[in-house]
Amino acid sequence: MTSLHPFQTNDPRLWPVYDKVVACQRLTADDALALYRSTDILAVGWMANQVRERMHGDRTYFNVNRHLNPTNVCVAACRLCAFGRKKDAPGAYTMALEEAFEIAASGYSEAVTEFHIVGGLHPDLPFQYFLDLVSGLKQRFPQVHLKAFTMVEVAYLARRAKLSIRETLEQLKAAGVDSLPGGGAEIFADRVRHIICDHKINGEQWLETARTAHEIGLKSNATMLYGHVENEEDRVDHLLKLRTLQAETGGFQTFIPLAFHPANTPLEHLPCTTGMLDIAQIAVSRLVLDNFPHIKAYWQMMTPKIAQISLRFGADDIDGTVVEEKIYHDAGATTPQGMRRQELTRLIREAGREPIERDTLYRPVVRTETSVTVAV
Ligand code: V47
Repeated sequence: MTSLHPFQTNDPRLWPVYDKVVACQRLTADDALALYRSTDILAVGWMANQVRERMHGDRTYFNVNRHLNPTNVCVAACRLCAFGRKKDAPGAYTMALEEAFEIAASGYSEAVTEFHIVGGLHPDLPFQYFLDLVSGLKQRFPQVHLKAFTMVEVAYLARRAKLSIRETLEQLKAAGVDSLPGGGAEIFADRVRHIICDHKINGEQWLETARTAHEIGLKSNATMLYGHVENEEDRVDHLLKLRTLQAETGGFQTFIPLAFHPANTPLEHLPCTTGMLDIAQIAVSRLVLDNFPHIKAYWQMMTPKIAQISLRFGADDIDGTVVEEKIYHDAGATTPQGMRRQELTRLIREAGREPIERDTLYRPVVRTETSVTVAV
């Protein structure tokens, strides 16, 4: 096809988007829809890669982390989830504090720099359990960053402890929480939330909790669960709400699009996402979320192969070694439950990128035979 536009794509809807991308202008909701609706994945990816390289060059971040899920007991019964259990259901577990500390120590051989701690909404565990968990981990592993509790857990703890969100976050911070993960955001649109996670806080409450965390100096991540019953407008709405809050607080570090895994959930009849959508979602996220420093291709969710390819389609982060991922594996993920540092760096190098080990706040980590330090 011949055209007068310099951007080599046979999808003319992308021309105005290209013009904005090269001029570093903000994309609109219509631009985002045009990106989602295009099948020219190479053109969409090319633009996302331009932005990614403008921001980070070849630098590609990973960290050495361990997941810790203190309980899978959850009152919420979300249709999206295969992890949560009712209190007396088979497979329900709640770790005693000592057990949680032992498990944390068992992943310590590679000198982890982060514990990623999330769990169910347990109806009986007191707020003090969570404060003791955090302060106990901090005492035992003072150099490890504690990225703990989604906005949904924070809001639930606040309700049970009869505290405001701010007081709850302040107490968690004082106990040792260093930042918050991005989970629980799902899709902000009420219509979708009613279907996939009816009992969770709504989108506005999620955003308000994130705002409060940022206001008291806690950074956080943000996620979006896609590939279930949402449509493209819902995804665009979600991204724009995050971009608006980020413009206000600057407290988000990274955005992680999460592909829905239907196995063992009440939505098991839905198909899995395809590679095209996974890659497009990374690229659209990079282009729309111009004020988010990082876009993470979470390899546990995407598979290491798709996550690696994403590094040339807008992603600059591949998450971490993880160790013992449970949420996706309960939902049928067949990826390994953890990956060694060397394997992660090989994936990054073979994508033509430069691996940078980071801590949770994206400061480079320097390792020698005997020590691990953060370059500030
Ligand atoms: O909020 C639950 C999702 C999230 C399923 O902040 C599911 O660095 C797919 O947020 N299929 C938790 N997804 C995981 C999460 C996360 C992961 C990695 C890094 C970070 C970070 C955060 O997992 C939940 C929900 O959106 N989830 N069940 C499922 N069946």
